[in-house]
Amino acid sequence: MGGFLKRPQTSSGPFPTTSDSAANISMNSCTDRSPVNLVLLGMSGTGKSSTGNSILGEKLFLAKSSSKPVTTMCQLGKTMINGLHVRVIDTPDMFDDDMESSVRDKLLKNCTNLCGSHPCVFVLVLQVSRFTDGERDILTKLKKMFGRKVSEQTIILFTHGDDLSRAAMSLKTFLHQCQPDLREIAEMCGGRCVLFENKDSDTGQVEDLIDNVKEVLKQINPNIISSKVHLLH
Ligand SMILES: Nc1nc2c(ncn2[C@@H]2O[C@H](COP(=O)(O)OP(=O)(O)OP(=O)(O)O)[C@@H](O)[C@H]2O)c(=O)[nH]1
Ligand SMILES: [Mg+2]
Repeated sequence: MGGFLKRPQTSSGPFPTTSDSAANISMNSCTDRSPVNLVLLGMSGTGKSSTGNSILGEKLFLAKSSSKPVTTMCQLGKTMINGLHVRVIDTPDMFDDDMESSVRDKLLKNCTNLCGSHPCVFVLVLQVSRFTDGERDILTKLKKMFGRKVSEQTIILFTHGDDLSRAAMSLKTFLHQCQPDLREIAEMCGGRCVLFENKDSDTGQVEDLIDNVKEVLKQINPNIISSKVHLLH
C-alpha cells in the first residue's frame, strides 16, 4: 500500500499564483504549495471511505459493507501526492431525502470546518455497476449544498472498477453506453470521470485522479473555490 505516493517536491508546480486578483488574499490563493481539499461525496455504500483510504494509502476511514450508513461524521486525512498537499475529507451520505435538514446543515458545517480556507475539489463517488434512482438528481442536490457552480469543480469517481474489467469494458465505452441521466451528470461535470478499484491499491488510479484534480485547479477561479464561499453559500 502507498507505493504510489511520492515524497514532497519543492519545485514550482502547475498552478498559477493569484497575485493579480483579489484572490491574493492567502485563504483563496491556489499554488502548488497550498493544500487542496478532496471532498468525497455520494450515497451510502458507494465506496467513499474506501476511496479515501486508497487515496491516502492507508486504512484511516472505517469502510465496510452494511445495511445502514457506516460513516456518520465528516473526517479528515492528509497526504502528499506528486507534490500536491492533499486533504481528503470523507463524508456521510448527505443525499438521503429522509435526512432532517438540521442534521444535513450540521454535517455541512462539519465539512466546512474541516475544509478550512483551502480550495475544494468535489469527488462524486458512484458505484460503476449500480446507478440508482436516488442518484438521478444528485447534481441538483449537490448544487443546493455547495452552490450552483459546484459541477465546475467536481470529478466523478466510479468505484468497483473490477466490474468493468470483468466485462472487458473501458470507462469510455461504459460512459458511451450508460443511462442518459448518468451521461448527463458526467457531461455536466466536464466529462471528468475516473475509475477506481479499491480492492487493488497498485494501479495508477490515484495519479489519474490527481491529474484531474490539477486540471480543475487550473481552471477554477480562485475567488470561487474557497470552501467558505461554497460550503456556506
Ligand atoms: N469490490 C469492491 N468493493 C468496494 C470498492 N469500494 C468499496 N467497496 C466495498 O463496498 C463497501 C462499502 O464501502 P465504504 O467505503 O464503506 O462505502 P461508503 O460510501 O463510505 O459508505 P457510508 O460510509 O455508509 O456512506 C465495503 O465493503 C467496501 O469494501 C471497490 O472499488 N471494489
Ligand atoms: Mg463511509
